[in-house]
Amino acid sequence: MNNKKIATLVEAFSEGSMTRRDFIKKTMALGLSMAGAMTVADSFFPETRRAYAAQVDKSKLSKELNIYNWSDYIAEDTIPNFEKEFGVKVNYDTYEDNEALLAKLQSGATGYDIVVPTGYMVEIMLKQGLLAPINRGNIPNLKGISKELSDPPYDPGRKHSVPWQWGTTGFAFNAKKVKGKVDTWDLLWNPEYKGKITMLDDMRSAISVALKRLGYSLNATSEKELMEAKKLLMEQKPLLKAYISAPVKSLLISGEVWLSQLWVGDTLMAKDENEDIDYCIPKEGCEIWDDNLAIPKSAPHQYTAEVWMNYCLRPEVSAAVSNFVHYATPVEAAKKFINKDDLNNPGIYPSAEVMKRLEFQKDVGEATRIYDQIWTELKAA
Ligand code: N2P
Repeated sequence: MNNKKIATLVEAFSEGSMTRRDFIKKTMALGLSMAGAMTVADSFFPETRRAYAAQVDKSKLSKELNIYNWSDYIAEDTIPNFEKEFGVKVNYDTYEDNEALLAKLQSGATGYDIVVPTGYMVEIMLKQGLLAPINRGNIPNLKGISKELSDPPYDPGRKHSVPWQWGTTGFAFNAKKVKGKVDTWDLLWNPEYKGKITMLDDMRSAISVALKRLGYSLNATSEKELMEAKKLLMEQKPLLKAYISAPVKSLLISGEVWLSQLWVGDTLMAKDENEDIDYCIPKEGCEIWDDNLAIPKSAPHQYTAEVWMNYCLRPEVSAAVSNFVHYATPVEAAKKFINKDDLNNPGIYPSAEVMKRLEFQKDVGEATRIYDQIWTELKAA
């Protein structure tokens, strides 16, 4: 018997990167009896995985599942492992901001089974009747989500959404290029960095920075406050290289851009490739958000979508996503699988003190019209 090979299999299995069936098959091929392989599997099957393994009715699964998610927002093995375990082929498309997702769903049946709106966008989609209620009975892993996210104001009782990942929207900076103390949004208005600055290509997020700099809520609805924010953003526009979201990572990595309004995880993904990049939650405050898996009303494969939701809430699956994209997991039991650097990174899991400076976006209702107008003018300027 090859003990070394068995040890490698045990490691892969206990980390969650191998199914129980594969583990048993492969250890038997190495000489273990079926009973022996099953005993080893059971002793190494982490308690959490056993507790969270859902009972899936395979006869109800569809052949395919159509997912629409933000770009760079999943681990490499999340989809292949699901496809292998459930025999469902996943079709995967990406988008860059909530408003693009909304426009897509408003345009009618899209064929998507899973979409990933931010909290405030769940609220908007619910008001517009775009989301299907979920059968919570098919999603037992909901019991594992952290308390703070279990009953959000935008979806009371979590009847239409389950949490995916959460994070903050501060800015990325190149520590070799940006001088002095880095703790304020003011840097993104500094003419010294002209042409090296970017802002998110995202209406609400971009406008939120100006509002925070002015000391206002990022959910401002007053025309006066919003006009002041517009003025600030108009002043900033000539300093910008672009309004750009996830694709800015390659510009940060190459050193072409030094200061970018950006989400924490995308910043740290860029840092994986270029050590000089760091993340700042500015002293004026910024946005905190949670993104959610939801099922459009027109989804063709509701049951399979719920199986996907339940799978994503398994601690080891959620942790693998978080470890890959450097966002925070909403699953309490996943924390023990999160790598230490990320778990101790206050950019990803901010302290209670920093949390006080953070604000969630809400649906701004009628004022959306003013945001739209400002955004159109900024883009055209
Ligand atoms: C995707 C990050 C999306 C977070 N790379 C914004 N809600």
